[in-house]
Amino acid sequence: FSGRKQSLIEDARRERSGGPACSSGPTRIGDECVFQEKDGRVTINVLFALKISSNVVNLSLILVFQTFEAKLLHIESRMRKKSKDDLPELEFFMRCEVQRADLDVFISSLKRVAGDVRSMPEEKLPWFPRRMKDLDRCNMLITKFDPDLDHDHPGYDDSEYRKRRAEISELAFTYKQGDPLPTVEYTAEEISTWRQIYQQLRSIYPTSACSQFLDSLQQLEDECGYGEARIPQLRDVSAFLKEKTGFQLRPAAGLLSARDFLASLAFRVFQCTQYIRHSSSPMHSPEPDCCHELLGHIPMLADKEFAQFSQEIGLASLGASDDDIEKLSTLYWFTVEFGLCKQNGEVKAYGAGLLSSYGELVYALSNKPEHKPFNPEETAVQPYQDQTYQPVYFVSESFEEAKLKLRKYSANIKRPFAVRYDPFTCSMEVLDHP
Ligand code: HBI
Ligand code: NLE
Ligand code: FE
Repeated sequence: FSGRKQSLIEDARRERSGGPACSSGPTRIGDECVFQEKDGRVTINVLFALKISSNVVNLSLILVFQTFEAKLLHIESRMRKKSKDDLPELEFFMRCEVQRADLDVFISSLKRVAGDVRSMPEEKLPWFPRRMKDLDRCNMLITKFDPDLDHDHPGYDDSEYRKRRAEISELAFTYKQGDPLPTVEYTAEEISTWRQIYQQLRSIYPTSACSQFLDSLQQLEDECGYGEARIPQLRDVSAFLKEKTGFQLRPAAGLLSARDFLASLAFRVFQCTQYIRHSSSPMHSPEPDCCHELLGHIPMLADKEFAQFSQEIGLASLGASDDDIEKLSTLYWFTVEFGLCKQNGEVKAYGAGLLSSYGELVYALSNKPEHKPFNPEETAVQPYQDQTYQPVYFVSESFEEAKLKLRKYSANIKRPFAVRYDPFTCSMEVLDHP
């Protein structure tokens, strides 16, 4: 269910196992598993269930928190029914902080007012996919730029558009690794949006895009049906990429969590949205859509050097702490999405977010924004802009240089193990795991 923007406890467990709080490692106090101890207070993850009918119980739960001055750091809930005739219950997942000395009484008091009280043992490492099939679990959506929820989304007031988006999202929700990629029959309006975007971008690519992009795009036009007349299907494009660099595609319903998105890159799998942006804003969209994937990402992923670069960011992300994921996704943002590079003394674009947005491509290469040399330590902590154009871009000397620098940076990320991708079995070998 995680792909449907429903926050279930299983997901909480998966997402939160490890994380920054755990970098010190969990410890046990009696039966309970706690982590992060500071100033005599401990953080604990508890799961419990409450019968819904009883207000009395709910109030006494609050009383327990009050009595022990427990600080609530995170809360999630979901309905559950043990069997058909049972009353429904609310299951809770809470992260809270209590006085270390109060821990035992706190838990036993909870047990008096709620059922099934358990503290959640934290695994030391965040979960990550080991086999290609595990990518079916890497579909956690981020509720951002959502046409159903975000009033500023250009599709918010367009019920037809939202219906169409839901229809196409459904294809991604039901997709399982290994299934043939779903095809979408695009409407005349959608094709017309694509045509407009294709024409405008195509006219400035020769002077704005890096040479690798131009080479690949030419091949895609010659061999894969790229052109203004129709929107290419993921199925054809995936077969093309597989031959060029071993990358393959998988459908995504929208913007995914950085952890899930980066993890798939480690397997040379690129998660692609299939819907198209709203016809009212063709020149820039803050969220990914098929124009962004097909025009921005695909030509770059057909380049060997770049494919390697992308997979390496993915490999570095597996099992990394939340802090490191944040830094890696910022690096990804300023390279794969918004990167510039020097070619024959001129600055060209290789970032997909630029190559799919006429508005930002022109702006990025003008003298308005700041250009800084790419340097992973600095780039990884640069705040970025995901609503509109970037105030700053990073310029690399070449992909080769970017790759080497990134490799050096990744080697310094602390992980108690190493991973190696085995292309014969499409799985991760985990080395030196404690
Ligand atoms: N999800 N579907 C999708 N497409 C992206 O390009 C994408 C994403 N999630 C995160 C992301 N890109 C990056 O900006 C980094 O956070 C990894
Ligand atoms: N701004 C890009 C575009 O309009 O195509 C999409 C960026 C997605 C991260
Ligand atoms: Fe992208």
